[in-house]
Amino acid sequence: MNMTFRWFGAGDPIPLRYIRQIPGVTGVVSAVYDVPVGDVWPRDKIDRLRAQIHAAGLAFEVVESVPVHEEIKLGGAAAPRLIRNYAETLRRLGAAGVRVVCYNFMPVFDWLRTDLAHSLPDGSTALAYDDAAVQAMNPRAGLSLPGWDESYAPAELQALLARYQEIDEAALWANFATFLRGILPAAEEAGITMAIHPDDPPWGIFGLPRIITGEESIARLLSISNSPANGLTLCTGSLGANPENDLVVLARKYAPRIPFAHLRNILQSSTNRDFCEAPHPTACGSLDMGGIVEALVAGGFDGYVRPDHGRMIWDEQGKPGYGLYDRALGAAYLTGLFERSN
Ligand SMILES: [Mn+2]
Repeated sequence: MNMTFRWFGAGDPIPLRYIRQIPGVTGVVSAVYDVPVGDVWPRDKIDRLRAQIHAAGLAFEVVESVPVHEEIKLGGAAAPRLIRNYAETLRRLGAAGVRVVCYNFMPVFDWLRTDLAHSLPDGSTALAYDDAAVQAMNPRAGLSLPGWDESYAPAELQALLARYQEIDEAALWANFATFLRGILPAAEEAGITMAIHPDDPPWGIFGLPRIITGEESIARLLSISNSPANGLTLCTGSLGANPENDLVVLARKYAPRIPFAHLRNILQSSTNRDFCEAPHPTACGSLDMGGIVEALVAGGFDGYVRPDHGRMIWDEQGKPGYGLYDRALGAAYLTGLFERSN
């Protein structure tokens, strides 16, 4: 197991030297952030990022994410060219020493929350999801969503959503298979394992299809190709938002196909789909974190791990979910769980 910590590049308020001081953490998970989605990542930008991370005494072996262009998900005319570009980025990352690439296949919206600073009884804040509030939103009539980066102009978003009306789950699966088959040879050649991130939350939103939601879809995505380069990011918080997903079972069963794990806890509502992110320990949320780590180890997991979103504690200001303190506590806790399980 390699314990890592997500770092958002030079613009991240958390210096690499702080990350190096977290016990057990040996590497960072990062990405080149200033290249338009769909373009090949320039070698000099990859090399600069790697050099910066190595200079801090940390490894750079996991990229999160290389984003998948919407035209690929839509199966548009530009998809073949964009898939070739993606494959070339993988070759360059492999040459730079990257071993795992985390990506997702969620249409338009990435992770979704309704509150980025939900107050907890202890005075900390965490990300939360209110299902009724999401159901009441209509992105076709404009959207104000916390964390939504407004990467699309309103007219552009409407045009994109209109095109997705033609894409049901079956079509999205077909486009996903085309993408995967298009990039896996390059990933294999580059020594990279692809690790798809499950949809967050793991159900359809705004009428858009979402396909990586639970055991059935994990089995299906892995069956598209038996290549060892076709893997899963086990994000316990994402899959765990649906109480029907038994993370201990999934961890045990799919451990050999999990090159990367996002380990975090959430507090599920007992009555609906609402959830709130929780501190990492088992006692603080709904997920059996100790059991998940034991199951991973028993299943032969030998991949990269990172603590996932943390709360904001000790008056820290910063990127919601990605402060230093609570994630550092999470990393130390997870390191302890692995120590006990090995
Ligand atoms: Mn995650």
